[in-house]
This record gives sequence, structure tokens and C-alpha cells, in this order.
Amino acid sequence: MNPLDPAEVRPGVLHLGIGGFARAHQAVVLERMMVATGDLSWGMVGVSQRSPAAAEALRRQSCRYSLMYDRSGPATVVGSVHDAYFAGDDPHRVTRDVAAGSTRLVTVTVTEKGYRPPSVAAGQLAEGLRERSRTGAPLTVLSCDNLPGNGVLLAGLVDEALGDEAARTWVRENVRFPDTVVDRMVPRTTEDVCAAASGSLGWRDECALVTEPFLEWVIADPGPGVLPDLTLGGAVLSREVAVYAERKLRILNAAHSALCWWGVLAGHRYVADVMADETIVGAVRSMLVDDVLPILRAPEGTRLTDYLDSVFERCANPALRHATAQVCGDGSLKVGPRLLDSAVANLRLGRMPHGLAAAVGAWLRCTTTSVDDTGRPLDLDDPMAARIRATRTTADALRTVHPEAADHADFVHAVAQARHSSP
Ligand code: CS2
Repeated sequence: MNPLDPAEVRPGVLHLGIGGFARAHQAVVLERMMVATGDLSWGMVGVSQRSPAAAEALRRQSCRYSLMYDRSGPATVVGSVHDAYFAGDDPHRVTRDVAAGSTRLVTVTVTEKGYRPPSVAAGQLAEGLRERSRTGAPLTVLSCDNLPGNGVLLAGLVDEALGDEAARTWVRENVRFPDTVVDRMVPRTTEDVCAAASGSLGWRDECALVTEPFLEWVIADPGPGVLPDLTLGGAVLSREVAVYAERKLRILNAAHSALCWWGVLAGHRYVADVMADETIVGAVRSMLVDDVLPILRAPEGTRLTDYLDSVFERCANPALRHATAQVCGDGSLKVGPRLLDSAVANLRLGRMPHGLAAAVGAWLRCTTTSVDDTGRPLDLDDPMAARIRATRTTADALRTVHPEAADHADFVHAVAQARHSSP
């Protein structure tokens, strides 16, 4: 049985972007916290941003859903989501919910795409916060997307979207946007996962997910009174959040992306299959050891090499069936923070990062080809793909995603060569 009943938890957290990741991450932390304290006023209300499907599916099952670590079960039920709705059905409800005094925390997972101007989430927050400024109630907003300085970034977009100076000043003084680092591998759910969960639970679960046991949420410590005690749900408050963010983006996400770009080209369907391909794994490991670890700091009391090993272990988890095509999605928005920032850090030191250049070449091939290396059609989701395909040179392609990287002629040359070869 689930410890919490969605009908009994009271709404306290508004979540923008209620997809699989939010259900397997923030909702789990909130559930653990509510169970630990007995305070049921931190239930989540989830807003689906792009289509009604996720919210409708949740509502059909009273917002209960299950998580598994393996298709063979067992399934555990999460009960911390109180309600869910589609923003497009009622945009004013989003404004009202951001403004409502009962909402004391807003969490956001809108993917890298959601941080490009004009950002839908920033627009929604701006509308709601303008309304909220009339009551004067402070608020905390936690961006949970894989971008460095995600809180600062979102605060900037909201500031731009606000327009008038009075509202801007109020938000600067009363709304906090601590940076966060979120970590849990959550493959998009599939029919067989739902069927397996339904079998184990005895009721039809369309929102079930298989995820990994690992879960991390590091939040820049905003001081007392700004957040509920999320540490009781497993979050960590830290003064080193930027160090954690770089470690996660430039090791875990960089490895994930590089494995999947090379993997998808070689015809591998799942991340775990790529992990059995020694050539690709070797190339990704050397890329990280030679070009990434030397430019990173380790969070206090930890070692980057241990982190690297744990990342490879997690990627090899066969229960996840994490599709390479899913991780390759939106690659042009990921290649900057995951690989090119590290490449530029090396180049500034006068060092050529050959491993990173090779992986960036794989991204470029993925983005511009329509078949994989085995001749099968390849059609990855990427809002910038058309723009990149229209460029004539590797330098121009790189410039669309990372102007500074494109200014280093030797690096551009290395990427251009790698673009047409295997690891
Ligand atoms: C993945 C991430 O799809 C992707 O781009 O690299 O979603 C990854 O699974 C998570 O960041 C793990 O925390």
C-alpha cells in the first residue's frame, strides 16, 4: 500500500512540467518528506505544459502511480501528487496557482528547451508572480533542469518576462530561485512497463515508471525559512552546488550523451547495450579521463574517479532500457553545457581536447544524417536540427550552439574530421 493518499495530501507545491522525471524525482522526495514529518501540506499539483496526455492519465487514476526498479517488480505506489492539469486547458489556473498563498514552492522541469526565450514557464511564473505581489507572500522556485546555474537562469528569464519595474523589484526581494542539481535516470515509460505495474498492483497504471534506485537532489542552501525540510526526503543543501552541477553535467550527462550519439549511430537501441560496446565505452572513458576530470573540481570529501565509476555502473543497468534516441533528443541544446563548455575550458588552457572533439563530431553526424551507420533511418528530435543542417561548414554548425568553441580553428578542424569517422 502507498503511505500517502493523493486525496489527503494538501496542495503546497506547484510543479511546471509534470512528466516522468518529476514523478520519479521531486514527487518522491516530497512523499518521503511528508511521510517523515506527518505534515501533509506539501502535496504536488502538476501542470503539463505541452499536451494534456500526462495530466489526463494521472487524473484517470486519482494521481496515484507506481515506480519500479525492474519490470519484474515489485511496484511501489507514490501518493504525493494531489492533482494535475494541462496548462492549455486553463492558463489562468496556472496564474492563480502561482499566486495562491497555499502554494509555497514551485518546482520546474521543462527541459533545456524551456529556457530559451520566449520561455513558456518564465511567462507563466511572471504572470502569477505579478498577481502574487498584491498579497506580498514570498515564494521559492526550484528549477530542476540539467543546466548550470538553472535557478539564476530562470530568475533572469522571469525578470525579463515581468516587464514593469514594480513587479520586478517585488520579485527580486521576495522570490528565491536557488540553483539545484537533480539526478535520477528515468526512461520514458512504455506499454510493457505499464502492463508489468498493472499486473503487480491489480489496477491499470498508465503512469508507471521504471527508474533506478539512485536519486540525488542538491539545492543551493538558501538559509532558514525558505524551503520545507526537503532533506528529510533525501535532498541535500549545499554551498557547493555549482561544483555538483559541473560534475553532474560534464561527467554523467556528458557520458550519457556521448554514449548515445555514438551508440545510436552504431545501431544500439538502449544505453545498456552501448555499455557492452567496448570501443564506444573506451572512447567515452578516455574523453572523460583526459579532457574532463582535469578541469573539474570535486565536491568536498569526494573523488571524481569514484563518481565516474558510479556513472558507468548506473549506465550499465539493464533494467532501465533507457533508449539511446531519448537521450540523443534535443542534442543541440545539450552539447554546449555537457561537452563544449569543457572543450572551451581546455582550449583556454592551450590544450586540444581530442576526446571531446570526437564526441562533438558524433553529435554533429547524428544531427545532420538521416541514416545510422548500419543504414537504418535515424530521425532524432531536435528543435535546432534544421538550422544546423542548413549550415555549410563545421565552424558554422558549432557557432549555432557555442560561439566560443567555433572560434578555435584547431578544435573545429578536429570536430570536422571526427564528424565522418567512428570512435
Ligand atoms: C539524460 C538525462 O536524457 C538525457 O539527456 O542524459 O535525462 C539523465 O538521465 C539525467 O540527467 C540523470 O539524472
